[in-house]
Parts: sequence; C-alpha cells; structure tokens
Amino acid sequence: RAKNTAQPQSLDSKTIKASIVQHLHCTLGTDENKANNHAWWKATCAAVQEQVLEGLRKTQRAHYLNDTRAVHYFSAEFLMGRLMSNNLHNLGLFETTDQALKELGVSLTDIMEEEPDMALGNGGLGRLAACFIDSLATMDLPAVGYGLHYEHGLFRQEIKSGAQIERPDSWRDYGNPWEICRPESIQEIPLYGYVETKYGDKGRIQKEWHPGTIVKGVPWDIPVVGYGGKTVNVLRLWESQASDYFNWDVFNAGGYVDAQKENVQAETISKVLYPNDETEAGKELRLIQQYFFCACSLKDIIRRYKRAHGDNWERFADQVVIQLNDTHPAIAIPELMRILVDRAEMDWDSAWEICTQTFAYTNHTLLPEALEKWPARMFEKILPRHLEIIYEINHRFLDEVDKVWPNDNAIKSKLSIIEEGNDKMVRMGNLSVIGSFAVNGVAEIHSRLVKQNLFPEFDQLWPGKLTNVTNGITPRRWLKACNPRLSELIDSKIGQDWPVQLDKLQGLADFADDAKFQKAFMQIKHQNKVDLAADIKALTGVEVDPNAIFDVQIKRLHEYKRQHLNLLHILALYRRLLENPGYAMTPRVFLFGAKAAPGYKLAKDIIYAINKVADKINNDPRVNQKLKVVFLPNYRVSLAEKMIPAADVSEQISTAGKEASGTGNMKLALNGALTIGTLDGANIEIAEEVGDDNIYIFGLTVEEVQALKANGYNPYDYYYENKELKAILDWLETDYFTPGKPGALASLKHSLLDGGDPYLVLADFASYSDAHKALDSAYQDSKGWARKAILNTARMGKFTSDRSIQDYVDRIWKLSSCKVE
Ligand code: DL6
Repeated sequence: RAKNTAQPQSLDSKTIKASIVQHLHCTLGTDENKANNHAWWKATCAAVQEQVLEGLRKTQRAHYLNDTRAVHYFSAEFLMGRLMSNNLHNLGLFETTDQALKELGVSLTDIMEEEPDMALGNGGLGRLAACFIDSLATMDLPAVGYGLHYEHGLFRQEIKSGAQIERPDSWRDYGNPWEICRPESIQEIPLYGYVETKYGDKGRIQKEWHPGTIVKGVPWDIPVVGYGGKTVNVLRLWESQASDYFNWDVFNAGGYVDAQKENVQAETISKVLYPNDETEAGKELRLIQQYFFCACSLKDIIRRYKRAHGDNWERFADQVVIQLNDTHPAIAIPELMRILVDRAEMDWDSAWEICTQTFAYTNHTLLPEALEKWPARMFEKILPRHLEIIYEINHRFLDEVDKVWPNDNAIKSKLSIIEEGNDKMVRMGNLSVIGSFAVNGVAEIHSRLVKQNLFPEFDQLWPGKLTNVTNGITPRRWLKACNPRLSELIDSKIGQDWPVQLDKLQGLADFADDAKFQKAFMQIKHQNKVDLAADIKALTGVEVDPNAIFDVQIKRLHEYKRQHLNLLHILALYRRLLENPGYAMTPRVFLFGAKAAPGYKLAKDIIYAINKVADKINNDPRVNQKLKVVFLPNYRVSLAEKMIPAADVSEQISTAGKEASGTGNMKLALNGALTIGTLDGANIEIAEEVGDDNIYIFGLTVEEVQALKANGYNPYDYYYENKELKAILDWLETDYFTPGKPGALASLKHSLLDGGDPYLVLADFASYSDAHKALDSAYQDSKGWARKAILNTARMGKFTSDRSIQDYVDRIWKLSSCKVE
C-alpha cells in the first residue's frame, strides 16, 4: 500500500519572512507600509510558490527519468477551493509562515480570506476530483489532472428578498498566483468541416478530416502539492484562444472586425462552466468544451509519450491510463481512435485494443436526466469524423452482441451507442462502457445499482468489468486544515500520522468515554460554533446561539436531495411550538447552504421558501429562542470549511437509490457531526463503520422505494392520513410566510401532491420526524452525545481519499509510486 509517512519539510520563519518581503518589493512593487491584505496575500503566495515550483521540477524529473506509468484524470470539473492554506499545510510551512507574518504585523487568517475560491466545478463530482489529485500527490503517484481553464467558474449566489440571484464568478480577475502558463505546450484543435474518403496504398481506405476551424488550446498548470511536500503533480487546464493561423488569414484579407469575431468565438469555449449539476443541457458549446479539453489533453499525453518511446505505440497502454470522470470526457475514446487509425495509420483492431486498454470510466449518477446523450446531427456538424468512428465502434460491438444474444433486436437497441428515433442520439454512457476496460460506481449500493439496473447486460457480457470504488475525501483539507483545534487535540492523543494514515483515528475510540477528552472534544465543537455564529451574523445579520444544536444541510439544491423534507420538518417544529409553547425540544439552528441550477425553477422556489420561512421564524419571538433557520448565501468550498467543523448534525436525507455516494456526509462525520440520513449512497457504509448507535437512519430502503412506486404511490394518502403534514402543506398556500403574496410558496405543495412527489418526501416524513425526536433526546445526554461524536471521528478512517485512490491503483490503474527526493 502506497503510504506517505514523510514529515513535512521545514524552513525557518526568518527565511520565509525575507522571501515574503522580497516579493512584496520586487514582484508587487510595494512595501510593508503601503501593502494591504491583498498584497500581503500575493507576496506570501509568491514566497510559497517558490517552494512549490522546486518540488514540481524535482517531481517531473523523477517521473521522466523513471519513465513512469501515469494516470491521467480527465474531468470537466475540478472544484479546488482556496490553495494557500492547503499548500502551506502540505509543505509543512503553516506554523512557520503564520509566525513569519505575525512578526511582520500581518494575520495569516486575514490574508487567506483574500483568496477567491477556484470554483471550477458544480459540486460532488468536481470536489471529488480535487480530493483525488491531492491524494495522488500525497501517495507519490505519477498523475496529471486534465480539465478546462474556465474564465468564470460556478456563479456567485446572492440572495435578494429571499430569491437566488446569479452573478458571474471571477476567480482570476487580478491574476491567480498559483497558475503557470505554458505557451510551449500549446495545442491546435480542429472543429467542424467535412470528411474526405481517399484510397491509399493497397486499397486502404483513408479518411481525412478537413476542419472548418481551428482553435488554440493554451495550458495553465496548477501545481498540486502532496502532503509532506515531496511529490508535486500538475493539474493542467486548457484555455481556448483563436488560432493565429486563422486570425492572420482573415486579418490579411482586410477583415479586422471578422478576425476579432473569430477571437470571441474561440474564446467562448473556455469562457464559463455550465452550472448544471446532474443534468445536461444538450448544448453545442458544451460538446465543444468536452472535445476541446480531451483533444488538447490527448495531444499532450501523446507528445510526452513520443518523447520517450518515439513512434512505437506498443507500450502506450502500459504507460498511459486515462480515467474518465463521468461521461463528460467520453469523446476522448473516438478521438484516440481517430489519432491511431487516421493519423498513425494503424489497423482498426490494434487501435481498438490500445484504446480499450487505456480508458476506465467512473459513473457518478443514475438519474436518467444526467445520462448524457448528444444528437447525432450535432456530432455530424461539429465532429463529423468522430461520428463515423462511433458508428464503426457500434457496428463492431453489435456484432459481438449478436453472438451472445442472436437475433435479439431488443437487447441490441438497448445496448447500442445510438438511440434510434426521429432525432438519433449518441449515448455517451454506452460508449464509455464499451470503450473502457473498467467501469466503477462510487459507493457499494450505487455500484450494485449500476450493475443491476443501469448496465445489467454489460455486466453479463463482461463479468468483472463493472466494479465499485467507494469515494473518499482528503483529511488534509477536511480535518487538518479546516479544523485546527480538533487536529491539535487528535495529535496530542494519537500522534501526527493520521492525515496520511486515517485508520489511526481508531485510537480515539479509547477516549470516547474519557470525561476529560469528551470535555475537550465538545469544547472545541463549541468554540467552532462560536466562530461560525460570528460569521453567520456578519453574512446574514441573524444571531444564533452556539448552545443550540447546529443542524447542517449543505449541498447542491435538488429535489432528490430533499431540502424540502428538511423544510417541512422545520415547519412541523414551528407549528408544534406555536400550538404548545412548552413543546420539549433542544434549541436548534437549521443551517442551509445550496446553489440551484439557474434554470431549475422548483429548486429556486425551494431556496425562496427556506428564506421566507427563515424570516418568519427568526423574527417570531414566540419561538425564536428555540428555533432559528439560516440560509447562508454563496455556498462554496471555503464556506464549507467554516460550517463543517461547527456542525452537530449532518443532514443526508436523499431518497434511497438517488444519491450515488455523497462526500459531504464523510466530511461532516469526520468532524464529529452525527448523521441523520437514509440508507443511500455512502451513508450505508458510514453506518457500518460508526455503528447503529451513532447514526440516525430513517426512511424507505431502495427496495421499499421500488415496491412503493411499483404499487402506485399516491402522495395524497399521506396528506390525508397525517394531520400535521396536511396542515403544513396547506400553510404553504397561505400568505403567512409571504405577507400580501398568497400562494408564493404553493409550487412546493403542488410538486408534492399534484406533481406526484417523485422523490417520496411525504412517504418519508413521519419516519424523518421520529428520527429527529430520537436525535433531540440523545443530545440531552451530553456525555452520551460526546461519545457518539467522538466515535464518528474515530471511525471514519475508511473514507480518506487515499483509500479510494489505493483501490483504483490496485484494481484498475495498476500504478507504482515514484519517490521524489
Ligand atoms: O462521486 C462524486 C459525487 C457523488 O458523491 C454524488 O453522490 C453524486 O451526485 C455526484 N454526481 C454528479 C453527477 N454529475 N454528473 N453527471 O455530480 O458525484
């Protein structure tokens, strides 16, 4: 098992201080008297980056000299967040830099707030990619992350009168100190045009793609520092620019304005991240984005391969493994085929052999609306040669299917890459399975459902190809850096290895009943809550009591994640308190953080409803000593880092079978929050680890959900049977929460009744409410609660992303680590 036990390197504070000041003077052209926090932040980044680049140079040399096999992680999203604290911790320079800055009269905590989040992702899928590249570097594994250098990441969310407003995100307006432009590795990428068929030697049919345009891919490298600071890998992100060749042509013909138009069109490709989580818009630009970054990345990989192996392709699949993060990069499969067959003039079978030994694919969702399909006519226009190649892959694949299921047209049409119909579609999921040597889901239950429900025939056809790798999170960011108080306490009990050997947290279980340790653990939780309460006040003006239970639901807003189930329960508590002011409950603060896709009307309605209910409750003196609701705007990685250490309760309440894994569930439990959750995604594995006494499981199981739906689910049954539920839903139609605007929250009620309640919110309500009652009474027993919280932290070892990466290495990638001295 690849393990990094290296202790972080040391540099004294005097040296760091001198370097920061030097950069303040010579890089930023200012001085100690004039510099504001932003300048100090930049100067500190520059000083840290010197160390980072030294590590990068050594790593690249070691990988080159050892001619290592490497994994190439293709992902349309990398949700990196801020890098300064992460880099300082991983280099082992956090305390020294803190000290150096103190001596200069500057606060490290304050200047870290200057860093904009690098939000080049929507949610779980993008953040997983960020955790994975951290683990890869920490475990000294040769790896490159490949993606898009979006000019604008995920939109900034503002809340105006309760409603979400989207504002553009500008994460690199004043330059990003961590990235390095590499003009020496620019690639040119063809698009559009037509395909010419030629006859070559010995009657060989030769296809030549005559592109209609060419765009330039400019690489930006973000160094990824492993914990211990030895291996520094690269995240290479491609920015699109107009190709010089085309510009000059038009320009010379006197078309200055047209040349500018070309510029704008080309630059549009990497302009903005699509803000849809779990759904695909089917937009031409999105397909171009996908092709653009895959084509650039493949060229980059091949250039590097050829430097070591010349034109001999035989070792390609030994040296290169490409992991497709969902189907977004699936177009890389026909692109590699095109390169091998059309450019390297390889025969089809040899090319296909290389391809199917190179790619592996991770599935992240079962939601039908998120399974990508592209209209064949769109392909034909943008990537005409790729469409031909896909047809050929499909034709040969269906011949294989016919051997197993002779003359079975139903199976053929189900497994085909092409969905027939008036508007033929290319199914990227099927293409990914067919073109890969391994396919994995992201939690046990999800992988089982991928096999049983999504791709059962593929599983029959290729036994063993479909597998599971349960997700994980990096404990460096999600405990060590974000929760320094708890990290220090853990260090004092079990030593300092746990960030790279998370199983060691088990050692904390010995102290779960130790009164002194319980006190220290819960005092830290309290202090983190005090800090968060101050942030909440600053961000929203709402005052919350750190003695209340902090109950947190933070994730993208989606019906399947059921923030509205949480809201219905809040309304139930509100009603109970109004009807019975003595209603026994521990004071509770419900905290939400969530962005809705801009075009997802009901998701935005739910945000509006949460805010309106929050306004009413927070200003109702009859209840606001016991109940508060806060929606924190602009949920993002850096806000998660503040909320997670302060959470007592973690809401993981998706409809069973819908959340592939979840990773927020892992982060919260690691920081000592107790989960209230359904038997869905990784919740099931978390429950197995922490034990039934230390988690609050409720609701229908996957099988029960399926049975209920099969028998004809009628939400009205629950509405009429449960008086409380009926009263709450009816309440939403009045103007109680939106004075003067009756019906402003009614869409929620309608989706749950006339809309058929597709995610079974009403069916799970009673069980959810009971679980909350049990949780509330458990909190009354402060020692019992402390024990549960400690055991959650102690038993989360499985969920380090180092374990996930080790699983990929052992079962899929077959990589070896390469030490960097
Ligand atoms: O695997 C990472 C993450 C899971 O933890 C979430 O459960 C899942 O919803 C998310 N999936 C997506 C799907 N996007 N697409 N396509 O973000 O992946």
